[in-house]
Amino acid sequence: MRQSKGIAHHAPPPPTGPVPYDQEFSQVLLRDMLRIRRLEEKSAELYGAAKIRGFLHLYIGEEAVATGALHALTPEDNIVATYREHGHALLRGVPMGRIMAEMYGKKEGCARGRGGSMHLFDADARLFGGNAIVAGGLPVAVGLALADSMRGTGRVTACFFGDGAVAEGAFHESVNLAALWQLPVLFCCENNLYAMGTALECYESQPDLTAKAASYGVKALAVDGMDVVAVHEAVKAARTRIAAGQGPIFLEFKTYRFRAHSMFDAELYRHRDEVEEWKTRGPIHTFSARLKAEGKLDEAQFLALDREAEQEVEQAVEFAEAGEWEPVGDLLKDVYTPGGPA
Ligand SMILES: Cc1ncc(C[n+]2csc(CCOP(=O)(O)OP(=O)(O)O)c2C)c(N)n1
Ligand SMILES: [Mg+2]
Repeated sequence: MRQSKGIAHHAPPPPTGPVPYDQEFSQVLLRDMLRIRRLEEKSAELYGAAKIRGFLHLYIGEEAVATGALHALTPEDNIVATYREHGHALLRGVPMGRIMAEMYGKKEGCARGRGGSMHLFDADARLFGGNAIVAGGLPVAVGLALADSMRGTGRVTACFFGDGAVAEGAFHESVNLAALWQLPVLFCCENNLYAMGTALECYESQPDLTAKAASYGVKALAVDGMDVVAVHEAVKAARTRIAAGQGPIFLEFKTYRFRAHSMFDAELYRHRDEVEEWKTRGPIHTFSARLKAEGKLDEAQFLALDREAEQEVEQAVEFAEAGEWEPVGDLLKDVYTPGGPA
């Protein structure tokens, strides 16, 4: 048995090269990474104040993945995500107030307060969860893609999941069928190197996750998940190919979470130095630095975007605070009980 601690997971060198977007779109990407970051920092604070209960998993450090990817998809595409999905929901267009209200357990939440942080859901936004079960979203994504393929809708389903999901049977069953039936699925593996407190090398016989997907005949590529540009370009190209009927694609985004797995994690499995090293590759500050160097951003603009994000968070908290609890008598409504009362 190998121990997690002691394996050094070095951060890759910072991204270089010109940002291939105009000032406006570049700032949209930066703004959205900031919106996710500020929403989650506030969520952590509210968890400490017992306003948010249950589980809470933060995406801090990984924002470039959801941001680059969601901006490369169309609003008609389907999104399936994990329990680390606040950013995906937000960029899908679920109002921040409805996300916050959901975390509070209020009726105004996007799942009427019944799902909480791990089960953000909004069918109108084509966000099909949030899922607490590791790899639980993968068969859902394949089912959505099968429906789209049979109906000829032209939609693509983007399914986000962690590195840990690749060790689950559901991953293999899903990729196998998607490949066999050439379904329009984009498998987006958010490889942050750990599944809870276990490092990838300690639970994967084949730590190159692209090799696993490739064994099903699926095109599989690794992408720098700390670079919003690399993510955006990879997803754009993959979406075009999938929409052209060329079958599913697997993208492994190499990323890192700066915070603990969840709010209950003493982080005994990794060294502080490793976390600090990856923080120097933080997607927000490396992207800001590139934009500044190219004259597409100045400090005043950065501060204005950040202030806007903070104001949106404040309003979201006000919305959640003003929300209502579902009456206790309604709690059995919509609960499916086979053979039970109608
Ligand atoms: C089927 C299943 N097994 C175990 C768990 C407990 N569990 C919750 S999160 C997690 C780790 C998953 O890691 P990864 O897929 O890499 O996602 P990350 O948390 O790193 O984003 C585990 C094992 C679960 N939720 N579901
Ligand atoms: Mg992981």
